[in-house]
Amino acid sequence: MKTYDASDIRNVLLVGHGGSGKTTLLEAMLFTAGATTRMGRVEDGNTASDFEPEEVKKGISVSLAMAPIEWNGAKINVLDAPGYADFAGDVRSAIQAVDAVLLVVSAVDGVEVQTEVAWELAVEAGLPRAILINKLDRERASFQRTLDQLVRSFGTQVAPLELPLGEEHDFNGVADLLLQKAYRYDTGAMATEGEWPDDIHAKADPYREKLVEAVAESDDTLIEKYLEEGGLAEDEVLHGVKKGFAEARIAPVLCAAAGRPIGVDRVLQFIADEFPSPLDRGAITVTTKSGESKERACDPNQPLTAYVFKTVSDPYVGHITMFRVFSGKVRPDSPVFNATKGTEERIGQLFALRGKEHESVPEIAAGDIGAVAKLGHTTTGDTFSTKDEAVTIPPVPMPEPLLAFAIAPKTKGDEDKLSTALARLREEDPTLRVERSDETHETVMYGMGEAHLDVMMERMKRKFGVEVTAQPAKIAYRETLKKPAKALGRHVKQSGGHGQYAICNIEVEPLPRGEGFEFVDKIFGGSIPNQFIPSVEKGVVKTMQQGVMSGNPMVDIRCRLVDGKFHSVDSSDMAFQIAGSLALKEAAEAAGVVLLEPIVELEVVIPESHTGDIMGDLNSKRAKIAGVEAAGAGKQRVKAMVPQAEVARYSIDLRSMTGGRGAFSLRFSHYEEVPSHLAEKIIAEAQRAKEEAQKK
Ligand SMILES: Nc1nc2c(ncn2[C@@H]2O[C@H](COP(=O)(O)OP(=O)(O)O)[C@@H](O)[C@H]2O)c(=O)[nH]1
Ligand SMILES: [Mg+2]
Repeated sequence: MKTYDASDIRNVLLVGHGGSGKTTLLEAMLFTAGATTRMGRVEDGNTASDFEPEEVKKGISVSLAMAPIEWNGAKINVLDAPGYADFAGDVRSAIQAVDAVLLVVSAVDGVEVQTEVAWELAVEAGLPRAILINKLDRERASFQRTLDQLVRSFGTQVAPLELPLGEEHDFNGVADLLLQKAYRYDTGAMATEGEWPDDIHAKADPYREKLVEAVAESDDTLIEKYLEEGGLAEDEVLHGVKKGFAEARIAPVLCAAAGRPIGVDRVLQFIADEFPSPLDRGAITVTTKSGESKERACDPNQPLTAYVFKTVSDPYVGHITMFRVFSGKVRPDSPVFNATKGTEERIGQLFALRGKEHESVPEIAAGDIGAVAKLGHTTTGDTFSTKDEAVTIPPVPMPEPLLAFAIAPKTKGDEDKLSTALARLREEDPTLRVERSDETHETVMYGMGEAHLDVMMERMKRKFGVEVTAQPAKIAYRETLKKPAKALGRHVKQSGGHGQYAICNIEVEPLPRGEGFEFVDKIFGGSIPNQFIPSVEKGVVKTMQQGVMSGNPMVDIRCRLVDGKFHSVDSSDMAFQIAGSLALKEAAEAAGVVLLEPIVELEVVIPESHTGDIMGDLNSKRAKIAGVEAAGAGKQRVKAMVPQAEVARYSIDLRSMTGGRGAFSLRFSHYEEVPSHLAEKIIAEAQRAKEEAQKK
């Protein structure tokens, strides 16, 4: 592949709900551009971008893929992002690597949850967005209905440039609303240009009106003229679309059936003609070592700035690192500085990626996207720069993984393999979180949903040879005291060898939620020597960490050390630790212990029609509803406080209640007392587990 100037490069991210046809579109683009001789099909597992065994098996994209497409003098780097919420991390990081997005919407299913999520991400990133209404050849496809939904969801900036000619089985081309020409696909992927059909004028008028309106509203001077004269001139519309799109104030809409392919050549041409080049994108803001902000322009002669938007680890090839160069260039056999990690990396062979295929390239310069293998330290989200002028691109905030599975290797002795596998998977996927819980003694893997965790476990097996078992992670309960109490801790052993002597009197009381632990030294007159006071505290803390009833730590208490006794020879640090530890156990016995559970703030966004079901379900989950409000586009947002134990599997519950049309987030809020009938069960369960463990 030849080297392209930045002005001839287009970096485009395909986004949209899962199943809208993004992977098929990329396949159709490759075919239309002559890069492949036949189109693969998602169903057959032979597309360029869904090549991972996990993708072929599930029939959906689970990982970002890319391919460069050469089209009429332009190099279009197309990134195909997975559309399922579980894999949204890839979308967020890929958005950083491109200069515009193409939102693919199915003409059968219309605007879906991830359509809106992707749109909002692009808006946040300030990127121009175009829309492709796809699958117009499908039964029950409707351009009109889909366009109406788009306007309702995203406003009047949605501007149709094309109309479908025929629909469903009869879909065979598009009518260009600006040029007033017809494009038909009777002979293959390339259109034959023809005259507008006579009957189209009446049909096209309302859409042209929408287009003109969108253009007028995108520009203050045009809106005045539009209101005064009731219309705009042809070239004003044409120019307005270009300008409005470039400034992200107009979202042009095209039509296609990627699976056929119909309309895909025009999509490529539109990208080549109208999508911003890296030069149009302008300078990006970076942060220097000392924390200052600085601009880096898209210029190959400036110092290097490149952003790593994806890494894939492969047990055979090693890491593959995909990056976008914003300034300067990357060349083989020259070092780059990973400014995020503060280490130098040696660059070997550079290549362009087409799905899983590698094509060697001599260099990757400002504006372009490329890949390199076998880097030692680089992970997703890192910045490459020069060592002398180290700068970083601010990292993208990643969605919080919320479904927790406790995992363990199936084969004893595979613990090391498991931790290596987890570390590698974490490096390539920032939405995977792994925690070793000191409280529950589990290795907990947090993912975006069941499918995500499923894919992770399959990858562990395929790439690293570790099979694991997974079960819901334990909830981090806490204990606290019911009421104030006094207690005595006595550890006295003076027969035989070295004696032990420590006595302490404590007073304990519960503190308000979240106050933690307070230790107050009230010793007067040296009844316990100063050096042993911290020992008592240590002992108390040790008992707190282990809990006294359910194996969960105790929190929110104040402990006053009020009196005690010591022996000039037999007292020791250890003796006072034991006394302190015993004292708290005594005190807990006297005061009574309550169990606390984590409460999370839950926000659910669902189509209105599901609100009743969601509320009913939340009520059965001990939730306190905090509010219900409109969330745009026929959606409602329900906010509630819910015990974490009730929503540990909410990713799964919500999906089954809404058919995947719901989205939610949760955030830890505070601890609350567990109702006593539930607490009894949890305690009994904990004690049973403890006895089991002791038997082993
Ligand atoms: N009839 C028809 N089917 C399509 C079209 N585009 C995609 N599909 C099918 O829709 C399904 C989902 O497509 P896919 O490309 O995997 O969607 P993605 O999840 O957005 O990548 C697959 O079965 C495709 O074969 C189209 O234009 N027409
Ligand atoms: Mg896909």
